[in-house]
Amino acid sequence: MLSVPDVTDAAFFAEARELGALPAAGAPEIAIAGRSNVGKSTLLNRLASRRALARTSKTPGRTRGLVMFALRLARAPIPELRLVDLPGYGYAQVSKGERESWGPLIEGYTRRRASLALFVMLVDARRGLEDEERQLYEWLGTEQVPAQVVFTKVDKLSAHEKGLLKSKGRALFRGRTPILASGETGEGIPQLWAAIFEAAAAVAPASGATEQGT
Ligand SMILES: Nc1nc2c(ncn2[C@@H]2O[C@H](COP(=O)(O)OP(=O)(O)OP(=O)(O)O)[C@@H](O)[C@H]2O)c(=O)[nH]1
Ligand SMILES: [Mg+2]
Repeated sequence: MLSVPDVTDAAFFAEARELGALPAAGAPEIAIAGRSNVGKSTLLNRLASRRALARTSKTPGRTRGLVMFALRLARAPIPELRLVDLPGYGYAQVSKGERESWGPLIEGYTRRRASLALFVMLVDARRGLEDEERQLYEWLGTEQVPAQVVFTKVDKLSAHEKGLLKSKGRALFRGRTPILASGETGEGIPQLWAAIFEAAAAVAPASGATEQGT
């Protein structure tokens, strides 16, 4: 049975624009990645059950650094976790220097962060998977980073289009079936929570041992 936890507390925790600025690892982290404007911050707010925790915008490329939020949960298999809003990739309108610093930041974080439980890769349901996203997904596989593809903005699809996307997704990703979600309506959020809890269980210290966690 799928259910959504109560988020009893959600707060900004840290922002890092370079690897050295990352806070010490603690609670399991769920990174939310995807093209600029795909709806990362909107989905993060939906998970946090907060309207405006992460900044959302109609102007692409607003989230610059890696922004972390700390959540406390009730009615959940783990008491706390962190949501990480990653800068959008594939956004051409920022300076070249800034764009080039994003790759290494995301790559370094993704490869080295022991507390990273799940890399959630958002894909615009209307655009489908593009080359850059296929490459990223493959790379996550070679780095053995648990990843979950989420097709988002599905509120803009017809029932027929959703059906097609589902069967295509099942064929493409035999391991983890993509989740169809909408940050706008909340569709797919219980499924995403289930994936998050499953992944977090693999990195979280056993309950009661949080004080000794590294
Ligand atoms: N219809 C619909 N619109 C959405 C959804 N999610 C986000 N949007 C809209 O898409 C735009 C971008 O949303 P954001 O959440 O700011 O996107 P982002 O991926 O965080 O963007 P950057 O931080 O700039 O990379 C906003 O206008 C949102 O209202 C969704 O599920 N459905
Ligand atoms: Mg954003």
